[in-house]
Amino acid sequence: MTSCDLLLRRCRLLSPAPSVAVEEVEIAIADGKLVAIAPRLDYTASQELDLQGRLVSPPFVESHIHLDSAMTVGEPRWNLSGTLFEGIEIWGERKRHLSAEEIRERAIATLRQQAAQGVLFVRSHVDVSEPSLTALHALLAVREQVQDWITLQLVAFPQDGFYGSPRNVELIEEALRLGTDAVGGIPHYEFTREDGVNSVHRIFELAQKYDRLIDIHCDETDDDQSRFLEVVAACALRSGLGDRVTASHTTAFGSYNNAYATKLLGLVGRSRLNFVANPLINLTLQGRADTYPKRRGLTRVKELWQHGLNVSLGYDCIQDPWYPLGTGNMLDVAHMALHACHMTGTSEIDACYDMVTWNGAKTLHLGDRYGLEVGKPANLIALDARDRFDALGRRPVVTHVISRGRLLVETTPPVTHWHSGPSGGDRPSPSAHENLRIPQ
Ligand code: 17E
Ligand code: FE2
Repeated sequence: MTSCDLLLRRCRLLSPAPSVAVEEVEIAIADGKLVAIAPRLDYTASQELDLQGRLVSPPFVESHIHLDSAMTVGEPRWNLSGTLFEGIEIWGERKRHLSAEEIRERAIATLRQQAAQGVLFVRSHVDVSEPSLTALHALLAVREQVQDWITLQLVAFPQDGFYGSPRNVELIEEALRLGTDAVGGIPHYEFTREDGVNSVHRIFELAQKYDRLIDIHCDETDDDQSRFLEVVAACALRSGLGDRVTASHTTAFGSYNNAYATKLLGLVGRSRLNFVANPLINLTLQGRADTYPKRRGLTRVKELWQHGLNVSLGYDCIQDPWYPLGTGNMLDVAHMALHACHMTGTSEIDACYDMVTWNGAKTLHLGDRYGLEVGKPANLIALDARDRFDALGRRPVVTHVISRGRLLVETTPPVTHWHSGPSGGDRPSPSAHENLRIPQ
């Protein structure tokens, strides 16, 4: 008999292909890796866990968040217009009073909250249009500090634009020298269209010079004349950087006329760009200048997915100047996407689950570091669900989070007891939160 560190029994293993049925298997883990997966394993283990037929999935991927501003809502004031612009103003006031210690505390508290809900891969933007780079230094230290249990990628993001202030270009390059994983930008917020186009070219030069990924806040506006996605796609195609490039938000794509949108779909398809949509935040930030009917303010998630493009979903904000709520639960993000993007067919619901797992991993360019195949790092989660559809329908708790081969977090689902009424007596009964036991 072979030995391993951790043996997981009765796992309903989710396949990357939604059409393949979920099958019950045992999983052996040793030295932080998946070493065997089969219906029956002949292994001895230092620790065994019976997952009782729960769904076993690769971890959730948070492909777009701002950890530097997370948990600052109301500081120094509330965003009353609800717009992106007022959010940027409030953050501009708040960022004059940042300290490394409070950023570290907020970021780690947020990452713990995410990990407890099954997120083990996070891409965070960090504002580098702030001369002391306090947030960047703090988050680079956090990236190191948490690496044993969660993977954090950082994007050098100039919230005030490349050309919003004379020092910003130098600050962005300094951030790359200090080691951010990706370079970002915000072309729709630059003073002029020309500045926006120049910033995109600059981003591609920097990515090539420092060999980094690209993730651009792109066309996050209802303005149908905001057309930087075509510039990003053309650069991705011509530079050959292709799937190393991500266009985040692209909400104006929802406002373009169909003739232009059709042309653009062809171009982005050739460029192999990744897209990140943030449905919770953009549903609330966009459409603020509309009367009725009000636009949804989301990019064309369904059409991008139908064209075979990689689309992932992000929370974007957890309690900050742009969005007062937020828990970090990726099932909430996928659930909102399937409503707002009209993705209610069965394969469409399955696709929304993939947008917070496998597709997120593609956006982050994780390659062999992600997935539930033998030889890969043992990162996985267990949920009280039968399949993708059930996970999105009931959004049950993630009961087990296994990171780097070790049990990191365990959560006991709530149990509902009826004390009188139709079921009679004190018998546990199914509720939206309760375990749905899989028939044996
Ligand atoms: N900054 C930005 O430009 N857009 C956003 N949605 C957030 C920050 C959250
Ligand atoms: Fe964002």
